[in-house]
Amino acid sequence: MAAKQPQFSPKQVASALQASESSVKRWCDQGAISTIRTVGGHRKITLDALQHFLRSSNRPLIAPQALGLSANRVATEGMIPGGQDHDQKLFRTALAQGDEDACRRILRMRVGLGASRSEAADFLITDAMHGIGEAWDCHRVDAYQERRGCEICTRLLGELRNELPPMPATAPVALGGTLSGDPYQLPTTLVELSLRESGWDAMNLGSNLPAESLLRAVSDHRPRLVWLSVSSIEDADQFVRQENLLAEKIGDDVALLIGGRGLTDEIRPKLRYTAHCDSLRNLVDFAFMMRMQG
Ligand code: B12
Repeated sequence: MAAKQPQFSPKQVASALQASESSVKRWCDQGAISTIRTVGGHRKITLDALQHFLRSSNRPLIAPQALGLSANRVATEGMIPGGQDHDQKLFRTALAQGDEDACRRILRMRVGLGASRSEAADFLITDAMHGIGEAWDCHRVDAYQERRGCEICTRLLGELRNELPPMPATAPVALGGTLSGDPYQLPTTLVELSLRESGWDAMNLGSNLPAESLLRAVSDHRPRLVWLSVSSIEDADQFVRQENLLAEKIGDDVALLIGGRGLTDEIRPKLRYTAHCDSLRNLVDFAFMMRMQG
């Protein structure tokens, strides 16, 4: 049997939204908040109806305690925007609530049903982190939920990576990360997982790396492919200088692949690279072609 939904009076909802009770009653009567009536004729608002209203009106819930619920519960149940797939919804809610075991179960189930590890991770983690970012932007989740989500995803990606068989000594080497000023860790970790699953001995060097250090890694490990994940650019001129230096020094026989949401149409023409990939799928196809060419 389905659990009974919590129900609230217009007065409680008004306090939680910090709006007047008469406004809430008006929204109920206009149909903006779907309402049920008690036998005595009083308006009652379910948690589902309230969440639907918050999403459609883009209003924040300023005082969830007025509903007698934890901010966590109200903020996460159905409040993280994203893909319509059932697993995506479950995963992002669990992630926002910090339920690591549930996240692991959903991820494992998709892998068990035949998705590659990186596809399953991209499908669930990217969707969830984008949703948490949007919810954070609208004050529907707190910064700690975003940080905790990141930590959980990093651990899950580490587990997926560790399950892969060891790379044969003949596997081509790839390495990459993010340049100075870019703190984003998950995209570059996902790139590493995708490449390892595609038969590359891929090494994620992490985030915030000076170009000189990346170049030292190139000279130490002799990769055939270097990737740059670009989510955030602190200082555009400095970034372009660092990227150009990298492109110049890695050598003509090393492919430089770039990707990430920080690569705007304005910045891209100033960069030097072999290919710009707009998705992990795109990267895997390119990396496959490179391996085929020997
Ligand atoms: C986690 C997070 C952070 C964390 C990151 C922690 C960490 N250790 O990684 C921290 C706390 C550092 C942070 C800080 C900030 N953040 Co932030 N953050 C996020 C969040 C929620 C998730 C990022 C993430 O991991 N996404 C998951 C990855 C997997 O998705 P992805 O980046 O899209 O990557 C995919 C593709 O781009 C591609 N890809 C990426 N790289 C590459 C490389 C190659 C080679 C290829 C092929 C593909 C590829 O593949 C990936 C998988 O599909 C995003 C929301 C979002 N939309 O992503 C906000 C978000 C990016 N942050 C935002 C903001 C505003 C900030 C801050 C300014 C907040 C503040 N006031 O301090 C700072 C700025 C920091 C900085 N220097 O840039 C905004 C940016 C808005 C904008 N217009 O740019 C966002 C969009 C949230 C929002 N909706 O407002 N953030």
